[in-house]
Amino acid sequence: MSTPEFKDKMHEYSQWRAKLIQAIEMYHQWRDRYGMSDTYSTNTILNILTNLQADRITIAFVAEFSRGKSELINALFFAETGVRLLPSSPGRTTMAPTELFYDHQGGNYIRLLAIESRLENTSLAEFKQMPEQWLQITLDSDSPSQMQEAFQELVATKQVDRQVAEKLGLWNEREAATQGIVNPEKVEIPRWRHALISYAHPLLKEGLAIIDTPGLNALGTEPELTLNMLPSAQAIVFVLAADTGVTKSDMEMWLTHICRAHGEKTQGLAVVMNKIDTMWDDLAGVAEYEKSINSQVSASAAILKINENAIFPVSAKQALLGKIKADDALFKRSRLTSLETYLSSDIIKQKRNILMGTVVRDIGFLVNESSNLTGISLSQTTDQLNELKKMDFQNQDLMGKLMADTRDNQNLYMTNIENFQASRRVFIVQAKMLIDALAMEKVDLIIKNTKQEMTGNLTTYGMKQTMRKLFDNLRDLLHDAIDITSETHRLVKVIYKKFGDGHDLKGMEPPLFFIKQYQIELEQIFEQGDAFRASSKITMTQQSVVIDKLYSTLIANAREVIKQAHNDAVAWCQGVLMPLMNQIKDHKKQIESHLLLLKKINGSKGSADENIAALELELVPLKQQRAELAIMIKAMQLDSFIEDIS
Ligand SMILES: Nc1nc2c(ncn2[C@@H]2O[C@H](COP(=O)(O)OP(=O)(O)OP(=O)(O)O)[C@@H](O)[C@H]2O)c(=O)[nH]1
Ligand SMILES: [Mg+2]
Repeated sequence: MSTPEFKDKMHEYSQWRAKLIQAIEMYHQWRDRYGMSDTYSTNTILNILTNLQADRITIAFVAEFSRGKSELINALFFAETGVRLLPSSPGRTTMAPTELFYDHQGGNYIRLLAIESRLENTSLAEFKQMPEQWLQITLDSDSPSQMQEAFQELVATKQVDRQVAEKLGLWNEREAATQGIVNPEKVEIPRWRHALISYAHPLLKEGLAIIDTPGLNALGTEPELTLNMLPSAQAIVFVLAADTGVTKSDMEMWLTHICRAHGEKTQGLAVVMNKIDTMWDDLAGVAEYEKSINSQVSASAAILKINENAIFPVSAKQALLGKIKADDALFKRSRLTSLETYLSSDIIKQKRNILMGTVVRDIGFLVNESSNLTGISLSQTTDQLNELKKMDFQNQDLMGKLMADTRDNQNLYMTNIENFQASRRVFIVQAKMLIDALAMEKVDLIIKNTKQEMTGNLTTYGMKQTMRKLFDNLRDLLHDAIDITSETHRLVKVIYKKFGDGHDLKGMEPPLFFIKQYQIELEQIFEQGDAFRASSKITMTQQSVVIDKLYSTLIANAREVIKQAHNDAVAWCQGVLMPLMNQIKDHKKQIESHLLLLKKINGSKGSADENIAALELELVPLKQQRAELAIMIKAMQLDSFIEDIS
């Protein structure tokens, strides 16, 4: 037995995504075919294609140690291997945060990053780009037992001098004291800092990714995990154990790492009450069992301040065993199905909506423009033809006048283009100002100065002040860019209006550059940093490596936000006048082909009917182009976002 529902839904999702990719590729070819491609549209389309191809649905499991995270992952996703794939045992088991996914290029492997890498000034994200820095063990995906053995590395620890542990930021005197360990010479620490597992499992191949975290205070010691990896997961599964209820440390984790990280509404959250089987009492029977599960669920819901329905009572152990032994009754007792249903319906649906939102945002504008442009071409050509049909083709004087009018029209158009080109030159100067305001050189100089100041300042208070200054400087930089953006918007609106008036094109609105979103993101990074520092159990003097990592993560994230703003500003500046330029190109083509048509008719010896038939033929390619677009819009599922294109 396996998880048919999740598997089916995941398969359905990956097929849906593949179709979407195919439709966008077709649209790209359509633009090329009709000479509508430009650098801006090509980059936009290629970007979204790359993102869609690399897309994964990530589910992260977070909880105190021994709540059954790894067992739950085994039961949910890997039971058909017939073994307990991820190590799960009493006490602290998983030692390194582990990511499971499928790397189509790299094949089957487990990569392990040594714990000592914490001392290096390289982020985890950067390490992931350097496979040579990891110890790699090849996995045989056909041999669950070989994999199971290789996965034992996930629990590997080693004994080091206390000073070494301290230097690595892994020694916490207060926490050790609670376990009765005082002033030890040697300390046990994880051997690995992080593990990446690529495995050709059907679900992983279709884009599922799983993060298993150690209950061991990994979240407090690895800021990148807490601040970057967990918030970007599609869903977080928080696991409690029925036999312990919500303990003080569960609560602390819930408040600091789940509630805070879960600020984004688009992130799914499931709270699991695992180990319900431990509540079974042979003497008490089913009714009592039911009652004790319910009361544990209500008590936990009340403490966590969530709805009772949001808690899934399960037994991962029974589920895994039930699936491996194909024991339906046991699996049913595990109650895993409701959690599986939630993950396969809600989470996958949510992810689909998010992806579709990105497609609408990034491609919708281009498609709308294509739809407008082909619509205008078709209707203008039809009007012209209808006019022509009423003409007396034999009347040379009339035809001569018509040609002269069209030439006048052409001349007028040329003047308009010159005006437009003049406006465009003004825009280019303004756009350069906007792009310069967000130049990475400026950002990097601010960061460099901060880092220098920090090395000279060893007190935590001083470091905190320096961080504050960095964020203030970045805020100012964004502020200037926001002012310039407002000016640029004003200019662009004037250009659109002038152009629209000159060409009888009503209702054309320029796309806007939403620079304020970066301001919000920057504030969030700053707040997250404060929250992390405040929540961390670790006292700073002992944990300078953690604080170093925290600050470099925050700085890297802030830099990334401005870099994104800069890149988006460049793309916006390249693209914002594109619809007008495309209109110009198209209009020019139309006038030329109209002139050609008039010339042809003028010189033709055919009958009026023959001439009309020739005119009708002109419409065929335009109709065809539009019909093709309509099919692609449907295939990209953008039909509800684009005005009628029938
Ligand atoms: N009775 C019972 N035991 C379970 C269940 N799920 C897990 N366990 C046991 O609980 C212990 C801890 O499970 P793990 O999966 O290692 O827990 P974890 O949350 O991954 O723990 P760390 O890796 O240390 O963070 C193991 O001995 C499991 O066999 C369950 O549903 N019922
Ligand atoms: Mg574990």
